Amino acid sequence: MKANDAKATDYIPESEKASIVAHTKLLGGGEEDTIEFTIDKKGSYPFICSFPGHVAMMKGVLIVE
Ligand SMILES: [Cu+2]
Repeated sequence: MKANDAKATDYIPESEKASIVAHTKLLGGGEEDTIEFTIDKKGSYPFICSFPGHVAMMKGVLIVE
């Protein structure tokens, strides 16, 4: 919900940055991006598309074992 109001920061809410491991740039249809990041703690890491309305379908979980 906070992402809906974060258009100025490409729908990445500043108030949540401490809990965001990584993010891509804002992408349009057919565009792509590549990012690299390291997770050194086992666990389940939810990921979402933070563009308004997309989270209902565009989400998943990254499992680090
Ligand atoms: Cu999306």
